[in-house]
Amino acid sequence: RSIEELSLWEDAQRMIAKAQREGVETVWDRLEEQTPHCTFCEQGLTCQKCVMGPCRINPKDNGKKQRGVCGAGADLTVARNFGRFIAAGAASHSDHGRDLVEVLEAVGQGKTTDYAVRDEDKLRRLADEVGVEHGDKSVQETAAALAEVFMDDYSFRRNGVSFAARAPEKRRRVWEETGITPRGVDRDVVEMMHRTHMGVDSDATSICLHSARVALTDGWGGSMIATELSDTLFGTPQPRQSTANLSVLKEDQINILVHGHSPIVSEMLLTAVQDPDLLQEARDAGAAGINLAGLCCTGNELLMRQGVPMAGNHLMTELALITGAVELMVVDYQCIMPSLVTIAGCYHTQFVSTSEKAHFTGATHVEFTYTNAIEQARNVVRMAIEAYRNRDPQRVEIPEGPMQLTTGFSNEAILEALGGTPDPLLDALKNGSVRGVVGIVGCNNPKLKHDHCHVNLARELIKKDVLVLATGCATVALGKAGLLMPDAAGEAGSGLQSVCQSLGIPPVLHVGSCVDNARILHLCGVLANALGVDISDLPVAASAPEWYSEKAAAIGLYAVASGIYTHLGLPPNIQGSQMVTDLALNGLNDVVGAAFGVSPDPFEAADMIDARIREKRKGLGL
Ligand code: BF8
Repeated sequence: RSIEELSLWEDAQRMIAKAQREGVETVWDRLEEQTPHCTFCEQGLTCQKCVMGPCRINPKDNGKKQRGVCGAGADLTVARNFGRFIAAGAASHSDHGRDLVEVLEAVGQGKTTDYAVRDEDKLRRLADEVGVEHGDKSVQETAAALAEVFMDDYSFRRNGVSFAARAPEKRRRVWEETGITPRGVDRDVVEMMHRTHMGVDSDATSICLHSARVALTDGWGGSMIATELSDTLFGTPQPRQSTANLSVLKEDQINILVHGHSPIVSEMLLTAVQDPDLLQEARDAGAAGINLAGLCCTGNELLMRQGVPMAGNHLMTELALITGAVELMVVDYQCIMPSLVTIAGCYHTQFVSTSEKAHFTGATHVEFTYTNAIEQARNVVRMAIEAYRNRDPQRVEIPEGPMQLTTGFSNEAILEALGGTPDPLLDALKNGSVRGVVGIVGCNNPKLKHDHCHVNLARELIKKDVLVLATGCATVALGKAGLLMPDAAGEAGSGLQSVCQSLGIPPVLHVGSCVDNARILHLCGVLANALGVDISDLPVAASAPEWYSEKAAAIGLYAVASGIYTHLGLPPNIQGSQMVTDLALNGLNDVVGAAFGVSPDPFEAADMIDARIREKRKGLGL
């Protein structure tokens, strides 16, 4: 493929060309080397779960190799693999959520002074919601008690994770009748590992249903806890302006990039770069200042709450280093390509890992805990100042022209923009000026032209008067396309345009990082309850047009299991089983009232989503 076919963006194309000139290997080079991929693996037909194997199942091979050594056929093999794929995604979001619970507990027990409760109102609202009595408790005591409730959500709860109560009663009944009510977060993930051990759950449908349950513990459990506690500890997002693309890097400043997912680390970096002593040290080193910018989801966390500029999404992470202008990249966990350490080594860039859970060979490890976080953040900033002295100005190339964007649309902010109740949004849905609401979420995947599907799908949907909510790496794409600015309402259909103009909001609202897809679930629950219907009755949908990760698959599945039709740009590795594929594309409709649709073409995807919205509007008599 030519460089123009790899990415939609000029900043990306320029850096890919620079990488080629400088002999730096990127994700696209490695994809080419790996292509064609193993067909058995692509179809989910390999099994490596025991040493009687590994086995490859060939369902078409005239009776030969139709079963693994244990006797598992194609359906069971695909279901087991998919179950573990979902479990890994749910575990990742939820283990991130656990870190927030532990910090909240530390705040509550007075074990940290680096963190505090910044949104005391939200703390009390959450306490009310989950039944923590706080009338005579201090903020600290309330934090400790709340942390304890969420710790229970991770373990032995038998009657549903706390926030499942946010789902409409009709939805909870569907889960109950199907046997997929999310219980303890850890319990359901561990149970998936157990069920998929050889000789346990040996029915493909049964494993698929448990996959849905595991995904639900992510969406209504681990992810929702991560979102709500991040707001409690660091502030609930409010609309604000910022900028995106590689031009947020500054030639005359010390550039530090935060990459990964947890605001526990990135918020500390933000505090440290504002330290006057460190700023003076930076100036002494010859820099005009210290510039912090974000990548991927921890970038989204800082963008939503603090307006910190966003350098790029998943496929921009390598390219950001190739500018030659980054002194230091600091990471926590998830979606951090190990190749970044190698690329950092091609420049003067320091690569710093911070999480005990995520070491990177070749990186400098500076471990952050809730007792040392601010001090460690300062140490990291000093490393960046030191690295600046080694920058080679000859190798610096920063694309120009940052895009303006609006961010910060938490549900609280959306309700505030609507005047305190969801009624104006419901009225707009009823009168058809907003025909539906769609979440565009997820990643980049080098198999697809970078950000092409995100941008074109969003453009098509807003033209059809569909309000778009963006999270994760999709956000950066839509921000770079100018769709997160109020004046993008001009690209929307006349109904959506008038709603956006009267409220002064963009037609695409940035609602956060990937764990913040929980905000979308919560909003769907609020809308369904207000209308007295199930989520599956709403004219809503989701799309992960360029997804790559296990986490994105878990998101897609919890959306479907919550009743939200979900489009995927690429199928998961399940096509080796007709049964599992049929269940995903159709059968789930009968079980949970929603299913998946797959197409790499954003225009076709827009039509598929539009058909669902039409059907649901009709069902509601609209
Ligand atoms: O959790 S969108 S590439 S950064 S997995 Fe990763 Fe995908 Fe980006 Fe965030 Ni989400």
